[in-house]
Amino acid sequence: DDAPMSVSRRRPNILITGSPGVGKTCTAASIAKTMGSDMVHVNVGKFAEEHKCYEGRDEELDTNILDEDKLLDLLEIQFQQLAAANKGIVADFHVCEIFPERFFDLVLVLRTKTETLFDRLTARGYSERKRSENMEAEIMQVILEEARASYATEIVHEVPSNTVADLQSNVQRACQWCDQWVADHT
Ligand code: DAT
Repeated sequence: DDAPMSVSRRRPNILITGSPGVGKTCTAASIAKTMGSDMVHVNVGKFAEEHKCYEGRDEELDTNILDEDKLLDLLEIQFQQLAAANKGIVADFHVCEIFPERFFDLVLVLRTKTETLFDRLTARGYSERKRSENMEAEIMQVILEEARASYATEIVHEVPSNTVADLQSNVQRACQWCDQWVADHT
């Protein structure tokens, strides 16, 4: 299961992860847009929704309970098809520890300051409870620690995502990294 998929891929796969509201979808979409048709954005939350990868609903937390097995089976097929078409993937998801390590060559963990995240989650219309659960997870750096526990240290990078300048800088760095990956693998 952990055989490196990268040997047969022509383009890299990136995971953009972090707590809800840190800017994953914005960042991933912008990287894919900048890279053109070489890289495809896969919004994993949306993918799970479209393919009904849910086991039920957690009413208290106002969230769907993920059917991880179904999601991973379907994603594996999707990723293989994209790799076969020589496309790289920029995936974004708030969970990072469920994927096989071989899926990704780079994992960016976006981080946002408490006050900024508060404003973003309020704007998103989260309930007080859901907002505070998510802010607490960000303060406790839950996703960063999960990423560090799930992937090789050298591929996990923690980056700030507070301002538009941060967003632009993260996108630029990721695109440069993609170009370098391609140069190193041809
Ligand atoms: P996520 O996918 O992590 O839940 P998002 O990409 O939907 O987050 O972004 C949430 C909101 O925050 C959205 O209105 C765009 C804004 N945003 C994201 N990243 C930002 C940044 N670095 N600077 C300013 N605003 C940002």
